[in-house]
Amino acid sequence: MADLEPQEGAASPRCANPDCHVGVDGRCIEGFSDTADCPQFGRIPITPDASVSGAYPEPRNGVAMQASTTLSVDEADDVVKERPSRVIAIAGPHAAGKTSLIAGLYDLFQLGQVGNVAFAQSFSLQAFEQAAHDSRAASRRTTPNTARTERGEVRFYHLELVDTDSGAVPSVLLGDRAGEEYLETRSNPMSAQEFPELRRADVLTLLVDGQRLLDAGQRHNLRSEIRQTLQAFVEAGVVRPSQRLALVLTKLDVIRKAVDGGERAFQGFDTLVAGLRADYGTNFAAVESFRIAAQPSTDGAKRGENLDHLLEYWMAEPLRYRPATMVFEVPEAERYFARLMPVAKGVQ
Ligand SMILES: Nc1nc2c(ncn2[C@@H]2O[C@H](COP(=O)(O)OP(=O)(O)OP(=O)(O)O)[C@@H](O)[C@H]2O)c(=O)[nH]1
Ligand SMILES: [Mg+2]
Repeated sequence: MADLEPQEGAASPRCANPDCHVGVDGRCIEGFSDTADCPQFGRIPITPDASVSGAYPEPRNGVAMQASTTLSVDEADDVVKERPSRVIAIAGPHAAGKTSLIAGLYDLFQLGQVGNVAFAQSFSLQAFEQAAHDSRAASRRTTPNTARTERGEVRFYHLELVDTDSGAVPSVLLGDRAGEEYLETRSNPMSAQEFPELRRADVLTLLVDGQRLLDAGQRHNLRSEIRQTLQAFVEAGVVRPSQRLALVLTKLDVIRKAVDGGERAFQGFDTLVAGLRADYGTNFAAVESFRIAAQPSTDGAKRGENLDHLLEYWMAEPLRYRPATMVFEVPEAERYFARLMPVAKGVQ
């Protein structure tokens, strides 16, 4: 790490990110342990000029740029109709790390390709920036303090991504909503029918808060919350056999710091996954588990750990459009009419 002690007479080290105070507290908001690796460090901060009236010049000729924000359900549906897409529902209790996962993925794309996936474009850049800003700021604090996602309609973050192996360029729509709304389905399963992202999802991604799994007192409650939430989704009929299920353990960095190296938390997660696979596996086309650290707050932890594996799972070809294949055995016969078969019931 470069010498970060502010020195008398010398300008303190500075960062292009105005929210980063690395010169004061020695902590890089971008999460780099060595500031030499940080693309922002040492560059001139970009701050609005207060002497100019208004922070930025007024738009000329009334031309305004289109907001690059999250998409409503209707807007997301338009994307799905117009281009190849993957709809990802990210569900889980409050503070499980749903918004941080979205922000963490966006942050990884700032550094380059994620696994075999490259960034092409996004309709939600401002929204991603906002989410990433909030979670970067939270990850600098010792106690988590990310802005909670407000209750209300689901919002979709849009990414257009390139699978560099297959050449596919799908739109990926990441659905985010407040965790307590998902939890409420436990007492009222039918309320899950009001969550359009669940029915539309190609991958239902259910997050398990690693920090809570560390706590012996909370471990049991958390496992029942996850199980009951999934049960509610199944009862409400919002999952379908062509969907894939991802069970994701979050905050891997915190788990690893536990006195037992996280052994009990990992065991608790594996037991949960095995139970859910046994009870709900037939409701999905596939069930996979992942362990991630989307926005680690502990020193030296790898940012976005294992998000490449989760992204690869999200990017898989969705099963929803796959036509049913029917194999007809054509009888061998010399006369053409003898080859005709009765039409199978239900076949148009
Ligand atoms: N240590 C650590 N903290 C994390 C990680 N991911 C998220 N967090 C923290 O966990 C807290 C909750 O994260 P959020 O992303 O806001 O959780 P959420 O599921 O979106 O919560 P709601 O919007 O309330 O439903 C925040 O303070 C994050 O900084 C991680 O990988 N490691
Ligand atoms: Mg959130």
